[in-house]
Parts: sequence; C-alpha cells; structure tokens
Amino acid sequence: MEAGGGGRPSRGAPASPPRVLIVGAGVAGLGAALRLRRASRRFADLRLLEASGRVGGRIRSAKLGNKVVEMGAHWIHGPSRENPVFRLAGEYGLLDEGAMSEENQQVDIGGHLVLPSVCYSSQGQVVSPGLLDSMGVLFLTLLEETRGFLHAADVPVPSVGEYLKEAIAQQVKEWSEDEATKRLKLAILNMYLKVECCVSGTHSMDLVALGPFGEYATLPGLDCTFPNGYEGLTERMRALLPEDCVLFNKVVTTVRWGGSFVEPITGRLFPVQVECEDRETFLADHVLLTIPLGVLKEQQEALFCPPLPPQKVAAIRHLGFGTNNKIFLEFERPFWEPDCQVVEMVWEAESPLAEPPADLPAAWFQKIGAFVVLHPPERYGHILCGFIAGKEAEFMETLTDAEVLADLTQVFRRVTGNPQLAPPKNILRSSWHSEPYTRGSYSYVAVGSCGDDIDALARPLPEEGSDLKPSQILFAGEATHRTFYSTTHGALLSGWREADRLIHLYDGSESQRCAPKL
Ligand code: 6YU
Repeated sequence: MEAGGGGRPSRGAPASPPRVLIVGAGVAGLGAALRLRRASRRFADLRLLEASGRVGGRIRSAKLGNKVVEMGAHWIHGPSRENPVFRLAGEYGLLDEGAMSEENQQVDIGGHLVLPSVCYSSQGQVVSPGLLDSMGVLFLTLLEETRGFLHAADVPVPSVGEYLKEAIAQQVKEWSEDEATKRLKLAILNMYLKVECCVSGTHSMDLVALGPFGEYATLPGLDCTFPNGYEGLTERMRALLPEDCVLFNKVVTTVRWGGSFVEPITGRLFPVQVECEDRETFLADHVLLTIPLGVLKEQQEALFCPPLPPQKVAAIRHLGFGTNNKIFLEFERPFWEPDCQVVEMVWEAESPLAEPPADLPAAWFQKIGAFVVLHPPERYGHILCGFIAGKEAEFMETLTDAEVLADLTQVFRRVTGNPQLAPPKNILRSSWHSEPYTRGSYSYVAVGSCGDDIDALARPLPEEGSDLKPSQILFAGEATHRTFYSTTHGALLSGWREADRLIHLYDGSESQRCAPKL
C-alpha cells in the first residue's frame, strides 16, 4: 500500500467508473444505491455489503401467528408530501386509501399521536378520563416549552427530564386536591415520561439534552402504518436494484482508507479497502457507511484504519443511542373496548419527583407506559404492542418468553382487577439491544452533545483541506440527519444526501439532467 493520491476526480469522463461500496442495506443504504444508479450510468460499479441475511435493517416485519407486525419502525411519522418515505410508499402502492387522503396529510399532530385510550391504575381501577386528559395537556405543554431553548444562550438545566421535573414540582405547589389525587396526578405524569422515553429511545429523559431538543422536526400528516408490513418498502427498493447488487452476510470489520490499494487483475489503484469477517476484501473509490450509531459506538476503534479524526470520535461517543423494544401479545378475547387504541398503565406509587424502582427483576414491567392496540381488529384480531425503553428494555431481553408472559399476565390481572383474566395466547418481542448489527434502537441528542455532533458524524473523510482524494468514506443513516434523526425518513434522506454528494463530486450538471423522480 502507498500513500493516497491527491485531488478531485477529473471533470472529464474517467477511464473507469468510480467504484462505490455501500455498507448496510437498511433504508439509508438502499435509498443511496437507488439514487446513484438512477442519477447516472456512471455509478454502475456499485455494491451493498450487508451483515445480515436480509435488507431493511431496523425496518423489519414479522409474523405473529398469521398477522404481520413490525419489530422495528412502526409508523410513517408525518405522512405528507414532504416525507420521502410517504412519497415512496405511495408510489409503490403500499398504503391504504385513508393514509393517502389529502385530509390525512393535512392533520398536524406536532409529533404526538393521540389515540382513544383506556388507562388502568396499579390499584385495579380505570383512571378518570378527565384527569388523564388534563395531565396529558399539562405534559405536552411542558414538553413543548422545552423546544423554546433551541437558540437560547443558556439552558436552566442540562436535560429535558430535569426541566420537566422542575416544572412539575412548581405545578404541584398549585394543586389543591387531596393527597391521593395529587399522587395519582404525579403517577400519570410519570407514565407520560415513560412514553416519552420510548419516543426518544432513551433510558431516561434526564439523558436527553435540553438545548437541542427543539431541533427535531415534525411533518404534517396523521401517522400511518403499512397494511402489509413496513418491509414491503425496503423489499421493493431492493427489487429495483440489479440482482447481484446486494451481498449478504458480509460483516464489515475493517475499513482502510487514505491508502493506495492495487487491484491485481486491472492494476487499478483504490484509496479504500474494506475487509469482512470472512476475510474477503473489497476495493473502492468511495465507501458509504450506514452502520447504526450503536455499532459505531461499540466498534469504531477496531473498524477504521487509520483511526477516525477526534471530532468524529467525540460525536460517536457523545450522541445518544438507546433501546426501545416492543412486546406483542395476542389475546383470545380483548379486555379493552372495541374503539380503544391504547391501553395505558399508571403505577400509583411512582412519581417523576422520586427515583424509579431499582429492582429490575421485580419491576421491569413497570417501565411499560402504554400498549398500542393494533388496529383495525379485522386485520389484527386482538394484539397489544407494549413499548419499553432503556435499561428495563435491555433487561427484558434477558428473560424468556414464558417469563415475560407470566409477568405481564400478572400485570394485566392486577390493573384490570380481574384475577381470572386469561393470559395472552401468543407473544413476540424485539431485542434491539442484543442485535449485533444494531446494538440499540435509534439515536437521540444526549446531554453533552448537540446538533453539531450530528453534522460532524455526517461529514465525509478525508476532512476538508486534505489533499487526499475526497469523500473516500461517507456517512449516512438515521443518526446523521440533524432534524429527522431516529426516523425512517431521516435515514432515507441521509442516504440521498450522500448519494448527491458523490453525484456532484463527479458531475453536478449530469446529476441535474438525470435527476431521479424523487
Ligand atoms: C420511523 C417509527 N419506530 C421502533 C423501533 C426501532 C426503530 N424507528 P438500519 O439499521 O436500518 O440499517 C443499517 C444496516 O447496516 C443494517 O441492515 C445492518 O445489518 C447493517 N450493518 C450493521 N453493521 C454492519 C457491518 N459491520 N457490516 C455490514 N453491514 C452492517 N422510525 O420513522 N417510525 O415508527 C419508528 C421504531 C423499535 C428499532 C424505529 C422508527 C427508527 C427507524 O427504524 C430507523 O431510523 C431506520 O430504519 C434506520 O435506517 P438506517 O438505514 O439508518 O439503519 C424531540 C425528539 C424526539 C426524537 N424522536 C422522535 C421520533 C420517534 C422515532 N420513532 C420511533 C418509533 C418507532 C415505534
């Protein structure tokens, strides 16, 4: 290997087309591949290396009995024209009429889906809808306030959680009800905090940075699902690529960059060499990495040679990547009403102003704030999907199905006050923390990091100002999108962004002429 050659690629037609490798065949990687191939014939020398045996990554549909459920991404958040996932799904004919309607696209929920619900307390009672609504409004009002610190010079406290707790403590002083009602109100607010942990994919909102929180952007449109599975999207994307374009079971273990690697057969020189677990190596002019932040956190030191520059390493360390898991439970008969779409649970001894239960084996299940009822019942039967975030979610992964089923049956019996309630007949769970090629669920801006870290993570290598060949390694994936991180549309847009970077690197005018449809 020699030192890397300098300069931008020449503007004239190169002797050989640039060779591009994309690592990871989630929606970011597939999106980038399609954009490159559609933009120009120049990018015909393109392959995806995928560690697992399937495309889709964190878009993963599965079967519970004969029903299709989502182990990863669930909704299109903000399904309207600006959302590229919505546009693609619509173009591929994957959504139902209701989701495609103009009316649906115009609803603006500000990122918070509110569905008809029932809320049970740990005392075995249904919580009054009035009390629940008033606490829901209070919680969302306080949460909205946190967005106001985006451009503030100073923040009163480092985290969203601390801000909410201080604001709640102030509210409590003004409450005039009896002690039992005050306790219940606090327990309800605590339930909303747990749900918010799932939304942000974090163990605690105390870990989520206050200042940058308002930078996450929402789009109009009432969140919708894929009737036949989210995976239809990524399967369709894959089908639009040449058959041999995606190589499966290729776990990339080393990315050597800034070099000069000779291809024996052609004598061509490449700046990057990628090595896989099976020892197979690939040479490339450009490698686009869409590896999840959880994997980068675990493996960045071993993965890159030479090591990543300090700013990139700091971004990987400081940004947050937490676990949000799902537990699907199928019941013979529902214990909820037909119009109910969410079953919430309030643990009366809990409060945002007190420490959460520390005994994971005894209380892990108390972290589940809500179960979504899969809708409509004609399609799903009677399935609840519980969301659980953080350390409790990671602990849940260590249990057996039978243990989870037994614990949750006890919970349902307790909250409904029906000791005879039949256990669920079927269970299916995600375990995103244990997944070797994900190591968690999605990213958030943690205390000690900010949007600039997202941009630092997204910047290609070598860094600007270097005289080495540019854009040898590019970075995409949900964690690299500054305003839509943690979503499928953020991931897709990040893939397109990096594809465009390469297109412009070679010939800006050609990419304009041959711009893809989307
Ligand atoms: C959304 C939703 N959603 C629930 C759960 C999860 C996620 N998301 P990928 O990981 O897909 O692809 C990388 C590939 O790389 C993969 O195939 C690997 O196998 C491969 N790879 C790894 N290492 C490798 C190696 N060494 N070599 C080769 N290959 C390697 N998003 O829009 N709606 O409802 C949800 C949800 C349980 C786990 C979600 C949702 C997140 C998306 O799934 C995710 O962003 C994208 O699929 C990622 O695509 P990718 O291509 O980047 O990576 C204020 C504020 C708050 C902020 N948050 C609010 C938004 C809330 C987000 N919503 C989440 C909610 C649910 C329920």
